[in-house]
Amino acid sequence: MKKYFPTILALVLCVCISTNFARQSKVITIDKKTEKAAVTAPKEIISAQQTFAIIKPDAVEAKNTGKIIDMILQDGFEIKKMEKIQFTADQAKTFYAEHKGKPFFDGLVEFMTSGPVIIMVLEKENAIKDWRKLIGATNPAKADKGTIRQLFGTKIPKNAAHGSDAPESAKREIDLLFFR
Ligand code: RTP
Ligand code: MG
Repeated sequence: MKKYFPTILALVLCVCISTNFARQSKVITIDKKTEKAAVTAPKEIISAQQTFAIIKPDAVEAKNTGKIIDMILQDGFEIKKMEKIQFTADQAKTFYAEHKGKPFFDGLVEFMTSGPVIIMVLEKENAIKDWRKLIGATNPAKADKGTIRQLFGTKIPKNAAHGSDAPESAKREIDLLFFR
């Protein structure tokens, strides 16, 4: 028995490696009409994530909504929900509750209630991180070139867009504004 041990071990290793490879590798399907092979990633590897986005009152008023939506689509996000609303003061205070007591809080509430906004649920892999990257730094003056805040923001708090900063906040914000 002892002398077969290395062979058995090698066999077990082979099975483990090939099972894992099959799970991670792409799936190849043949299109019956064209007889061409199509390579797709198996469903279990694709894990879509949702985030909450706002086109803020300054960008809506400046008619930048269309340009921002185009950037969202070009970046590969799927818009799962979209609505034009106007925040009430209570909604704005609850939405930005983490900033209550800070010197900019009242000005932020005033800005967010000053006109209509577009609220959206965006979906793609790594949606939270990727949307924050696309909108850029909070201060438009410090945002990277080509980001939404650099292109359409002006002076803080007027920074054109909002993005959730974590899965918990995305869930909270979607519940607060789409299931109000
Ligand atoms: P957001 O929540 O809107 O996506 O913005 P953020 O995470 O990049 O920044 P956050 O710290 O959460 O601030 C929320 C919004 O408050 C305004 N603000 N003003 N005067 C100031 O120092 C100041 N700091 C922040 C901005 O409109 C910011 O987006
Ligand atoms: Mg924030």
